[in-house]
Amino acid sequence: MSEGDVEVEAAANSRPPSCSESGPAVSVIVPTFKEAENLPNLIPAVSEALSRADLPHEIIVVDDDSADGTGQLIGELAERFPVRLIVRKDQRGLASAVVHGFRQAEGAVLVCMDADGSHPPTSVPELVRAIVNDHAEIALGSRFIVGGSTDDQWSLYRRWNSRLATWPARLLTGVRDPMSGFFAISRERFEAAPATGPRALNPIGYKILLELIVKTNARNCAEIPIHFRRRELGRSKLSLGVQAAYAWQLVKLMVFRASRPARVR
Ligand SMILES: Nc1nc2c(ncn2[C@@H]2O[C@H](COP(=O)(O)OP(=O)(O)OP(=O)(O)O)[C@@H](O)[C@H]2O)c(=O)[nH]1
Ligand SMILES: [Mg+2]
Repeated sequence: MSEGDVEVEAAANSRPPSCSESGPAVSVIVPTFKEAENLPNLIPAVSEALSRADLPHEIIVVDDDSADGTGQLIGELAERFPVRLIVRKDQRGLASAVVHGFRQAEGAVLVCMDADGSHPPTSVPELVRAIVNDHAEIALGSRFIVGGSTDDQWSLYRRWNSRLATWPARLLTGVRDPMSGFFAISRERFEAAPATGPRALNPIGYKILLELIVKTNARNCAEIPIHFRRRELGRSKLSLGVQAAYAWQLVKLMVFRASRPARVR
């Protein structure tokens, strides 16, 4: 953990309920900013889905110091579920929060998902199986393959905005839903990304999956169809600034790819 981080441990002296003797198999990272309304639904649903699939796990909430009672809530949830909270006091941003959580995780498979209920907790074991059993390099919850869908209530603006933003990223990655915020990667693969130099992750903005696919040169990505629900509680943080950061990230990744064409294995 870096200076300025505060960690709320699950159960101070005991191993959380879903960790085996050898530690969790799966670490689910949930980046949050002002999501206290959503966490009481999300944490039990994720933990129960993984327990049903017999997968020892931990859930790490990486919160950017939301003044909304997130800390107290996680303290309460930690009595029943293997969840811990990392509070970042001096940094903001979704992608960097996910990378921060991945670095603290103990599981062999790392999963990233939003807190707002958009991503189905029941699909988490499927993402994990795609990594462990099918040896996918990255597995992602996809709205845009057969069987995938989004809520019909999305406004026309939001739908076109998403389509236009997705198109160049598809060209870069070869996957149908490179903007997904719901994915799994092995810890080994994540840790193989160098800390410095052109292949290092640059977690600006929102789209850490896109960064991971391009920078780790992932070719074997499994897309699992999901239904993406519109958030019902709390507010979206998708601002114009975030969209500008995405445009900048795309330019940088295109330059990176042009200077280092994807290796053919
Ligand atoms: N730690 C951290 N988490 C963030 C930050 N911004 C967004 N998040 C979290 O990232 C997840 C996705 O953010 P959303 O605001 O739902 O973005 P979105 O899904 O693109 O937009 P909507 O569809 O409108 O909800 C949520 O769990 C947020 O709480 C941030 O700056 N720091
Ligand atoms: Mg959302």
